[in-house]
Amino acid sequence: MKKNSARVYELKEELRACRQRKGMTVDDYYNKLKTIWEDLATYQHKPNSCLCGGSNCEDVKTSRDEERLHQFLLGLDASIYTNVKNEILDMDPLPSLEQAYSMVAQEEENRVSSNQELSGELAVYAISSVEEESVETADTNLGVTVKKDEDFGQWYSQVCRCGEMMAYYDISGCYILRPNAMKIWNIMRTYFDAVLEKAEVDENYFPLFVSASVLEKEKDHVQGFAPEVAWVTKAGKSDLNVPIAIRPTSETVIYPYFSKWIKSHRDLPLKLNQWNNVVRWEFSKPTPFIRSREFLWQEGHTAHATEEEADKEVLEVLDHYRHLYEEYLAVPVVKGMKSENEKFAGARYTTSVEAFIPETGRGIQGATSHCLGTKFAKMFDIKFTNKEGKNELVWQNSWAYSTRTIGVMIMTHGDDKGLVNPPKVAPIQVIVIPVPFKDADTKEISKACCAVKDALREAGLRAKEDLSDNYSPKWKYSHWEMKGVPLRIEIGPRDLAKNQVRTVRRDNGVKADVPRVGLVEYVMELLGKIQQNMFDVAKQKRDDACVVVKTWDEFVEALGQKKLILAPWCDEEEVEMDVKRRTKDEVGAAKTLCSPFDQPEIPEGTLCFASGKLAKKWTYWGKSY
Ligand code: 86X
Repeated sequence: MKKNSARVYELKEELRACRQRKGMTVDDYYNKLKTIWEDLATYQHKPNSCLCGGSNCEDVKTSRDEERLHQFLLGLDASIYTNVKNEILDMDPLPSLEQAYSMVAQEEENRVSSNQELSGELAVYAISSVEEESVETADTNLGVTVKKDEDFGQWYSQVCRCGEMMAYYDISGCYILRPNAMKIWNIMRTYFDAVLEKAEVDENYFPLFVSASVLEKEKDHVQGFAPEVAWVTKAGKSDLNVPIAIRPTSETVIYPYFSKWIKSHRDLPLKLNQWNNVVRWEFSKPTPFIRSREFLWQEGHTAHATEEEADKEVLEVLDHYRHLYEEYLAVPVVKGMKSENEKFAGARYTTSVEAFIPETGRGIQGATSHCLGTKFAKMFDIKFTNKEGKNELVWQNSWAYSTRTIGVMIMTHGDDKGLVNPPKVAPIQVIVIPVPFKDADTKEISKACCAVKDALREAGLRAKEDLSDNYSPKWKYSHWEMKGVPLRIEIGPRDLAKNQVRTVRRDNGVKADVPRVGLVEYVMELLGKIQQNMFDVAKQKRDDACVVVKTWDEFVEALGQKKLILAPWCDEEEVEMDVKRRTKDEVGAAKTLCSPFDQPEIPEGTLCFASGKLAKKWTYWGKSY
């Protein structure tokens, strides 16, 4: 309830701030308002200002509709829509919100068609932005206008949308994953499928729906999460006899079948993985990729005969996650152990890879690998007869990474021009752009571009050319920069004459003239260097943001400076809770991120920064997503 009220307040704040900003289409503005209204309605009690108490009551409904209509008109760009606004307000009776919206949208359309009569590139841009972006939310047709270190949240949203990674949807906390995001996701999936194949993990698929009785089989672990579970209660107009839950994770779905399928030591290990979606109706502020109500992931569930075998797998999987982040996404992560407070309640212990976003000073859990011990085996009666003919409980693990990986990558590498994709996962690795000059031989230049692109693709690279003649080269440069393409190749008349091309790196802007002979090998090597440089730069930034603290005062100061904090800790649950409480009001609640497996030495007699007791280990602390 308390959580709800905080969210309602947040939504009201959003509502108050919601207006049509520069460059935002009427459609985008209208949809944004609608999303907030709908979201509010799901949290708020039915109006009780009249005796019938129902939202069907005509008076309540009419006054709410009028309020919404006014809000919509109030937030419109006054420099454009004042006339149509007055026209609407003069109508008697007032039109419905939908009618008012169509009137304003009509006005916008009229303006756009008159814009098309403008000449030159501006007009071309106006047409294209209407054709391509009319369903896009907010001001994406202006490109990235907010700087990363000025308003990180706005910047992130713009980069995601301008890079065509995602689009907003009319249900809060749900996002459309556009082809660029899905391409990255599928490249990561291909890598991980090969890992699974090698580890002899089999793919399977369990249903999306969970019966209430199955979901609640393991009360302890479900209890804390219960408010996040989404339920199906109707089919068409009729209520279901028993509501059906949508999986928030699949332990309780899968483990009853482990119990059926595992009988003898010959059935072990049982190693299963599934790629799926899960739904968690979160109440904290949603962020594309980072925290969404539906997301994609792989969830691995395994059962082993021995503790050692299970322990070993936990760390192997964790290292695959590290590899994915560092070698594919060029994002440095720390491997470590979660505290008792932060571990998955159903686990014996939880390991994770943790990333850090220097601009916001927040840590973010990148992926987790849990050792479940025999907890679930007891609960679900998963036993096997060992070689001696005796019954034993199995040792289980579960592990996952999600589409959050993409958000971490965008936050880490993106800059004021937009996305910066690491070559290994970039949907387009090289964009080839002709640079015709005055009366140069345009045809020959285009031909050279295609030849270069073909050669690159022949070598297995993801290359494209942009020959469209209604955009200037400069426009194309920023367009493909915004999309994060790691390498640009320009070919102009001079290059043609010299049988060379110009390369421009997205990561650092460095340009080079490169002979056509041997170009493919050069580009492959260069992409490797870009990949490495992106990791090195990100790691340097992360390391620069990290401080070692020994005392409470140093801790609070570092937290205020958005640092990633490494501190000696007594490893006691109450102390971590206390740190959370004590930091909550000042700088935002800090918690443990993980205790790194790679532990610096801890000199004898070192004290815990928070409790003054003897320190047991070094632990990373910070605010987190
Ligand atoms: C925790 C644990 C675990 C398999 C993983 O982290 C890896 C893959 N699952 C997930 N978790 C929940 O168990 C959970 C349960 C319910 Cl009912 C819920 F609504 C939300 C949850 N969120 C996380």
